[in-house]
Amino acid sequence: MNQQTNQTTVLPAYIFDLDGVIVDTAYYHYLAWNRLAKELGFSITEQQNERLKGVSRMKALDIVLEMGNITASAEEKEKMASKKNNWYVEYLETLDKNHLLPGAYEFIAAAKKLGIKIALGSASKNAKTILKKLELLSVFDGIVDGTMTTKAKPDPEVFLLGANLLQVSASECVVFEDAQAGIEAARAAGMTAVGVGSENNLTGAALVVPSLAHLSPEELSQQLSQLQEQ
Ligand code: B16
Ligand code: MG
Repeated sequence: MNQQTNQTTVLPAYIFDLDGVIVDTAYYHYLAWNRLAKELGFSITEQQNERLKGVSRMKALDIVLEMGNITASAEEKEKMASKKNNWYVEYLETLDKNHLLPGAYEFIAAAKKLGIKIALGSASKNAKTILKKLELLSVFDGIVDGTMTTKAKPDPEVFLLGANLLQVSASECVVFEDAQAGIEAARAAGMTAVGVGSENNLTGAALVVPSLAHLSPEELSQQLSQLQEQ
C-alpha cells in the first residue's frame, strides 16, 4: 500500500543501483581495466570508461577489447576478466564508508525511516563485498547482484528480481540509476526511473538529480506527483 505524507503519495519501494549511485567504484574499475589495456598494448581514457559503466564484466571486457582492436578466444577472455577482477578487488581493499557518494547514506536512512522497502539492483558480482565495506549490508531488505542475474541491463531482470524480493509490484518501485542501460532496464520493468548524474547521459528518466544529496523521499514524491498531474 502506498503511504501518504504531506498530501503526496510515497511509493513503497526503492531499488538502488550501486556503482555511481551509492559509491563511486567506477574509478577502481577504470584503474583495473586500464591496467589490463596497458598489458595488451594500449590505454583507455576516463572518457572511454563511461561506456563501461553499468554493464556486466564480460560486456565491459568486450568493449575494452573493441577499443584496442583486439580479438581473443573465450578462454583468453575468461583469463583477462579474472585478472582484471583480481586487481579491482585488490583496489577495493581500502574502500570504506568515507567513499559513499554525497547524500546516499542520508537518503537511504530517510527512506527507511518512512518505512520504504529498499533493495539493491546491481550488475556487480562484488556488490555484497562492497556493501559490507560500506557497512550497508544489513540495511537492505533485498539484494540482487551480478551473481543472481542471467541478463544484463538494459534487460529488466535485475529490477524485477528486486521487486520480487521486496514483494511489491513493479509499478510500486522507484529505481535510482547512474547509467543509461539502467534507466532503460527500469523502464522496461515498468518502474519509475530516477537518474543520478548528468541529464545528458540519462535519457528517459522521470527525473534526474546530480546526486542523492539533492533529494529527499518527500521531495521525490512531490516531484513525481507533479509530473503525474502534467
Ligand atoms: P563486477 P552497477 C556495475 O555496477 C558497474 O557499473 C560496471 O562498470 C561493472 O562492469 C559491473 O558492475 C560488473 O561489476 O566486475 O564487479 O561484477 O552500476 O550495476 O552497480
Ligand atoms: Mg551504476
